[in-house]
Amino acid sequence: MKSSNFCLTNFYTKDKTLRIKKGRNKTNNQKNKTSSSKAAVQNQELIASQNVIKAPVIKEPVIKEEIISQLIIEKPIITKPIIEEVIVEESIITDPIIEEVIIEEVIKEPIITKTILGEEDEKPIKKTNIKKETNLKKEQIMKFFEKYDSSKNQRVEILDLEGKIINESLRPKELTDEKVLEAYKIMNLSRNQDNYQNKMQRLGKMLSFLSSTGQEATEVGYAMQLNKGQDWFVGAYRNNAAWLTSGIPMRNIMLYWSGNELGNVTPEGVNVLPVNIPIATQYSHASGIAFAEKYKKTKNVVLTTTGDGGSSEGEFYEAMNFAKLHEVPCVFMVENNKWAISTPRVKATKALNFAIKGVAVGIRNVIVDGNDIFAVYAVVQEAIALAREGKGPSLIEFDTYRLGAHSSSDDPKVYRPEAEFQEALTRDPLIRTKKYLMSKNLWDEDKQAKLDNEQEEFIKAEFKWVVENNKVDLIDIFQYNYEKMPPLLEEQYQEAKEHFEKHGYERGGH
Ligand SMILES: Cc1ncc(C[n+]2csc(CCOP(=O)(O)OP(=O)(O)O)c2C)c(N)n1
Ligand SMILES: [Mg+2]
Repeated sequence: MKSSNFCLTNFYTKDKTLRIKKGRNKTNNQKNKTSSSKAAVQNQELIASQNVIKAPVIKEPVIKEEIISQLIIEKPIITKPIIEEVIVEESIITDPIIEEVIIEEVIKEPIITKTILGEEDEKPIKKTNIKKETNLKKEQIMKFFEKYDSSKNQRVEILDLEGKIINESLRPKELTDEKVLEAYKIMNLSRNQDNYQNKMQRLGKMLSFLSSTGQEATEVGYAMQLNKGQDWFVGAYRNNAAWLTSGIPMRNIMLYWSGNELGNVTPEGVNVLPVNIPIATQYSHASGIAFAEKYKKTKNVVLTTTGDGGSSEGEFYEAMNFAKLHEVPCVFMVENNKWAISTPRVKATKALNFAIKGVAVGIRNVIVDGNDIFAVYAVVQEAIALAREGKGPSLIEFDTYRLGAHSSSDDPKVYRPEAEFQEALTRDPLIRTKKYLMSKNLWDEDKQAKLDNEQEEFIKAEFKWVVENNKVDLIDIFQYNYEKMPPLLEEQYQEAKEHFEKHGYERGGH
């Protein structure tokens, strides 16, 4: 048990009375002298304050409101912020969920560890977090994280390659056919944007970009679950489909890829961090934001993502370690697209898979078919619900594939086996989702052609706006780092200015 100055103590005693006490923790010395739970109770009683609340024991199915209404009268005496631990007698606990709800209602504290007091010796048996809200039913909790074992490479799948639901019981009821259609349209928009940007970059009209092609089901499937203006998306650089879904205007993305930092300025109410190029560093940003949300006692969550290659970075573990230590509401995601530029997954890690990397830092984890919009949605939904309830972070590996080049300066044909690519095309998430919608008579080729036309017109108009409004000056590279440019930066700016005035402003690319 942690030694802290004060604790709140719950006793579910044999006389079927729940007693909640605020008092000082025993010292190690005192603990050693305690040989039975009875003695421990007496000992605690001696050192505890006199603030005792009586209520019926929570044993059999209990009506939560009844108990809470009795406790509410006494609430003010136990709302001090110094509470750190709750001790309960093991034998009486029959329903951990109900118990947690009650403790939460009474204490209103964000971080409380629970230690079970055994029959004979006082020893910590189990630690868990306090449930913060009851929007998940007991049977829904850990449907995926508990049932799918990443050490056996088990993978969550709901939709097959032919667009048929193979696991109806796992389908989230919130993901209605209308929502699937909505998701498909964004996936298709992102794909069309990638294709268009590819042409513009080849024509020298756009500096550089990285596509989401092949990873749309993953990105739309997780981003569509953000509460706009409340939750956060902390992405990397290959997140076009997620950005569009989270409310970033397409013209912003295009402006950024045309070399203008102002593309990173998000509209009011869109909680999305700027494009993040140094790989895996976004995990730390996400962990910190999630810590802040917990500190502020909101119910907001943070979604963050990196690539398979990014999971080899030290910061990947540092950020997750911090997040788990503080049980912050963060969902960590790895988009395993099998390649880190030209480095294949097998040359990057000997780990069995990417989800299992969560074990090192004690984070629950699961592998999902990332080209299956239903599976992605279902698992992310669970991870978000757990995070909102105060049950800390999760790690999700999306098994997907990068169907495009790494970036617009890359040619995968020189390193990617053609057979592997052809096989990956059969798992294209757009085709699978489209087949599902067609099987439900919600989609057909005429609708597809109409949508493609509309989207292409929209994309062209957005890019036209970018071309007309992309005013960048050399000084923009220097002037936003500090409120006032320090002398060293000023010197560098002058040097660059002289260089470009002499040699001209050649446009480069990545
Ligand atoms: C800290 C850091 N090291 C190296 C790079 C160069 N770099 C850019 S992308 C990339 C590969 C990342 O692969 P992965 O994490 O699998 O993401 P993907 O591009 O496949 O989405 C590398 C090494 C970088 N941007 N940041
Ligand atoms: Mg990768």
